[in-house]
Amino acid sequence: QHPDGQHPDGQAGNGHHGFGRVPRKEDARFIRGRGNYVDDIKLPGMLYGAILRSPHAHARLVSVDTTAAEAHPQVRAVITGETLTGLNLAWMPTLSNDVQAVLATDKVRYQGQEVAFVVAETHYAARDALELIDVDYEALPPVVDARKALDDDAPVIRDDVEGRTDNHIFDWEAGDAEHTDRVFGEAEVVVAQDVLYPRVHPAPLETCGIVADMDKVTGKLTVHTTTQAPHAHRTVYALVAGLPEHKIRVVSPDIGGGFGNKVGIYPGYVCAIVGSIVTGRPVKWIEDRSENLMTTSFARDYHMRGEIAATRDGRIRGLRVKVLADHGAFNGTAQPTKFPAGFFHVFTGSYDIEAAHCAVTGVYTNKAPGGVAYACSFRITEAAYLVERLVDVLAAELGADPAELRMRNLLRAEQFPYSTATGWEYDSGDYPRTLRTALDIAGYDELRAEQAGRRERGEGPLMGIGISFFTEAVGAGPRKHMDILGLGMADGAELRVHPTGKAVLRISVQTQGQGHETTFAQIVAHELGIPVDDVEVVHGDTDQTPFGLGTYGSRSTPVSGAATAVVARKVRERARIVAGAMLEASPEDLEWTPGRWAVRGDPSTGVTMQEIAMAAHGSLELPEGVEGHLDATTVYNPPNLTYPFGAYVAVVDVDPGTGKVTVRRFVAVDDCGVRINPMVVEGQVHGGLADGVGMALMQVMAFDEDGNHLGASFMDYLLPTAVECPSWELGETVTPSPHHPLGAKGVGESATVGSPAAIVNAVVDALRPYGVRHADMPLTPANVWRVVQGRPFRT
Ligand code: PCD
Repeated sequence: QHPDGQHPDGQAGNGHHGFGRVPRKEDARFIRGRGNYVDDIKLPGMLYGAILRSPHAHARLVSVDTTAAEAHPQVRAVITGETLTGLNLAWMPTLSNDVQAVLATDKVRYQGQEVAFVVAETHYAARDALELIDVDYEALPPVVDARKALDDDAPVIRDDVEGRTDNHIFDWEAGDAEHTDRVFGEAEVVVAQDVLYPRVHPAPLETCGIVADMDKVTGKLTVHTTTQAPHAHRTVYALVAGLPEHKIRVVSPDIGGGFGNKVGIYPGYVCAIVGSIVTGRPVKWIEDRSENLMTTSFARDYHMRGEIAATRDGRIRGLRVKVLADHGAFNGTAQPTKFPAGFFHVFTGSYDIEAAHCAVTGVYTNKAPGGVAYACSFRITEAAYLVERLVDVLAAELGADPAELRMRNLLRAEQFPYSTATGWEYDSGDYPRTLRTALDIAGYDELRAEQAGRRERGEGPLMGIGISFFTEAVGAGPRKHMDILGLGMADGAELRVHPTGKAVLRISVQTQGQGHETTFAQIVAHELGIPVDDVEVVHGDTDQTPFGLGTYGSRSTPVSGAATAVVARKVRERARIVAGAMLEASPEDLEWTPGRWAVRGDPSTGVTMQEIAMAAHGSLELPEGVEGHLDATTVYNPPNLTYPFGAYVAVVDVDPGTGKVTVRRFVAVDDCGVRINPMVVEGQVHGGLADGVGMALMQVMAFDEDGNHLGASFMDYLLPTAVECPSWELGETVTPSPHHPLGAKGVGESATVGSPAAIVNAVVDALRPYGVRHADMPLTPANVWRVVQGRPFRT
């Protein structure tokens, strides 16, 4: 076998026993069209829901007349804000301790906001009946630009809250302001830059949806829904509806991508549940593409101003950041409760910096709520992008090479564990080695020589080379520091080994395409020495799995993967006791080799996991106090986050005539500690890099001055395709996490976090001959042209 587990022919066999390039088990059904998504679910007697949405960004709701819709022969119920008020369900809690309207009662606060819900015999009848509802709106001036949200004359969006007179949500800061100011006061060089991370959307291929089924006889509510966090959803429903948790079952079937979009609870879900309660029949509601883009959780929308203090010879000493965060009409940001700006304060990035401070102000605007961690651990993408742009701005100011400047300031291996100026403890790393690996793969010196030659000869297209180095903080999180709505971020795992040695693992996290059915089985196989195919992974059903907070922020491997290793080790230890009884030896005298316990020094005596499993369920006399069977449970509370990192190099060509950017090459060297399945990891990195191309070059949720959404379809909101992506060149370094039982770190979001900065840095580098120092995303041909002309950028 190849060291990473791959068979010489590139195929892992069925008998594969642990880590390595095991083909994904779930693909057998996906590539045969046998996936089971929420819209595939059809229950007997099921009805269909549709939502009437506001055409206005800001308007008073004068009246809602549903008479004609109710008279439609196929309509079974029409639910309005008034109906919900009667049930005390017109407003629901958000993940950020705010409230959000389920159906509008007083005002609408963004275009696309939910106003009424129709339940009908067919999907088409429900949609038709929406047109029969007569709503009278009184338009109000909207707040579209976050920078004007705090103006004295700005209309107050949240007048539902008693005594509110402005659009201010929170002020939050991290780091030592005084120390930072002092470092800036003494600095030889200071550079400052305004940087926008525009509003983007996770845009999973499968939109959001639910089938709600309230059984009036048993009083049990079953919710089939496309959620990244089934247990968290169940508890929130329990709190909102006043039902006990055991009367609610949340089933998350196959998910066609999540990317943070499927963390929160949307008004449509509550409406479908109410629809089922009112009609006594199951109700399905599936959003269309425009509804998904216009109303479900957006990401980013951070207006940042960053400053670096440095010495003349390029030693970075301080970082100072101010952020204006546009949170939309309700504060629905998803992040651990104590951190209103998520993990933004990881903005010191990968550098050894003496002092740092950030201040973040959140404001309401007339846009959809959200602020989800779209492929990033709670605002780390914004932070990583900002610092990587600033380092390049500093390099330009000093006339330094951006690779050398980074090398000068990167954390060195001997500095770990490293405490940052804003309070993080990075677990492990060897950053210079990773950057060097990336530069070597890219052939950095030759690229710079090629660029110099082209510039000298005036030979187009304009070539740019961009570097980024990122550190992520994934695996939220230690219970003492992190909770969401009071729920601690630990994860349970249960492992049962059946008499024949086949195992069932039950976990709380929820795959959305990441391959957990394979990789989590690999962890058990690795720990017990049994074939990967002998381990079944059960997830996505709260009746079948232990409690835990779900999959986002690349937390599955760091938290639930650790839980899986721990629970498998517990089973292995029980197996040792059983083996001792089988071998009439003391368990302490036994020695483990993958798959068997044997008397130390006498491997021929060994018993296999399968034999032990049979004996554990059999008539073998077990020692006093030892229960039979071969099961274990655990709850894993991570001691720290894991800190994956990476070095990326992008090479772009910019057409000087059209401003079109082509990513010619992209080198990504990721370090996520020990890789459970290198092939899955590479797939994760490929996906994230494509995301990065999308954000850097084409994606933005734009609005006109009336608050009309200008990106409500894939005609306007562009997703990257294979055409825009180069053939990725990947490398790796492996620095195990010292506190994770497998040494693994999360990786799912790394590439999305690290790649936009590399591409933007490359484009700015290409445009340097025009005196360009910064350009905001997305770098569409039109924006590149504007930047070259020295004109303002436009979203
Ligand atoms: N891994 C391995 N090794 C290591 C790490 C990892 O192997 N070291 C693998 C695992 O096992 C899995 C994967 O890989 O399978 C991933 O992992 P992680 O990192 O742990 O992560 P998770 O938790 O699982 O996941 C999550 C992520 C996120 S977060 C996101 S966005 C995205 C990613 O994931 N999403 C998605 N990726 C993906 N893919 C797909 N296909 N789909 C999707 O949706 Mo957020 O926060 O939610 O925003």
